[in-house]
Amino acid sequence: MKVLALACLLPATALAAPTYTVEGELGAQKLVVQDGALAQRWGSDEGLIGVQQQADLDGDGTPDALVYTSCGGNGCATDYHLATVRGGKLVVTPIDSTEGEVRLKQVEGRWQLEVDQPGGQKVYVFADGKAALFATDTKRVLATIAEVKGVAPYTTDSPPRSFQADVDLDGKPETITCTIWERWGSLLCTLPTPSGPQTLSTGCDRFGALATTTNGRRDFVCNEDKIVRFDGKAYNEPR
Ligand SMILES: [Ca+2]
Ligand SMILES: [Ca+2]
Repeated sequence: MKVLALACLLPATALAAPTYTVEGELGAQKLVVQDGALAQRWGSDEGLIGVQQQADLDGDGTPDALVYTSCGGNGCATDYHLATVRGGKLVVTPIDSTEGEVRLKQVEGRWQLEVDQPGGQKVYVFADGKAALFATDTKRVLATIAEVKGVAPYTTDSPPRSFQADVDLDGKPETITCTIWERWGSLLCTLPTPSGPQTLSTGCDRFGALATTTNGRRDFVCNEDKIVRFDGKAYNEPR
């Protein structure tokens, strides 16, 4: 029992507890890590440096810090780094860069970092003084074989946009033409059907041909993942 009690006490007494602070003026700031009597500094060329959070992120018993650097102005991304002390030496490694939000949170006792990006969210976990990408949660975007995109600048003067795909699967491509419907800011696309051209008000700003087919005709996609299928007579609304 005595040995066990001693073993439990050891980490607290044997391991130093580095603290992470920032010193200096904007443009010349340094991260300062005070580890016992030893102070180590790390600086970037960027204008701003800060400690977002100090915690034992990798669970090895000593405090680490999530550090950010930024040019300090509007529209510049913030770079995130993991600062840790390994073998008495300060080690700072880059994690990710984003203009979006970044959150540290604990899940089942382990720290993870959520990074919001324009295309979705990334999740990092920490181990051995490093951050590792754990998951990406990006929006589902169906891949097309050909597509048209974009309704800006929302004018009827914009020329029609067209692309080619073999709609009836006879081995020869047909041309699908989309015009911009100014009132709704969406694409108005004309698809060939057995009974003649069908004009579909798509409500989309991306329209393209998929590799898949339904009832003997090509499938199409609207925006990221809404599918337009042929029901045997006509194409349905995007859904
Ligand atoms: Ca740690
Ligand atoms: Ca064809």
